[in-house]
Amino acid sequence: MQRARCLEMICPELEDKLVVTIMGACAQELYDLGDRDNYFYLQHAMGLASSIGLGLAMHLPHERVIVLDGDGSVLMNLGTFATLARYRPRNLVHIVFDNGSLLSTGGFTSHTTSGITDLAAIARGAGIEHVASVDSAVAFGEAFVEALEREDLSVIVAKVDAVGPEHYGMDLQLPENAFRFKRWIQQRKRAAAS
Ligand SMILES: Cc1ncc(C[n+]2csc(CCOP(=O)(O)OP(=O)(O)O)c2C)c(N)n1
Repeated sequence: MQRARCLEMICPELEDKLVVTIMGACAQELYDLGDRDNYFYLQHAMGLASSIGLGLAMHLPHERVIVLDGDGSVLMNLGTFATLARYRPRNLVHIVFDNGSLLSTGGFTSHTTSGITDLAAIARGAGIEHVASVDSAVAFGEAFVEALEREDLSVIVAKVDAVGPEHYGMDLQLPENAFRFKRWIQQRKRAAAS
């Protein structure tokens, strides 16, 4: 299963949600599908996409937040699962694309490559009730739809191939992205209030 294909599948559903991605390959693949004002491509702060997603979800309970994460990134912030479990934002879906690799920086193997470290098991052990582990596009699509319908904190660990985009390059700087994302949230708030 390829992450780019998974992103393509869920892309139509992302139009009206707050989306936070990790940096690198995942961000590039989403960007290449069509950049949107409601996407925040996290840079530099490796591991913190889910922490930012948690803050957004708690602050904006009427919005849906989708976090697109990677195994290498999650392994840098494993405590995130315990924090998510404790605060249990009902409006957050945390997708971890587990390619067993730090693909964006050269493809070094991560701890999940061996099959010993099981991120879904760690998420369950941390106390998250709804955790799916999937390794096919169909199962991924189903898990995503179920997560949206459930309206409860959901984690999806998707086993994907360690392949990324053929090129890197986004015509969007971090500050511009941050201001644009903030404006999108403000516009949504205004529209909901009127
Ligand atoms: C604190 C920190 N360490 C290292 C990096 C460099 N870095 C950027 S992306 C990345 C790999 C991310 O791996 P993963 O989350 O598995 O995603 P993938 O690249 O495999 O899609 C690394 C090491 C960084 N940005 N910040």
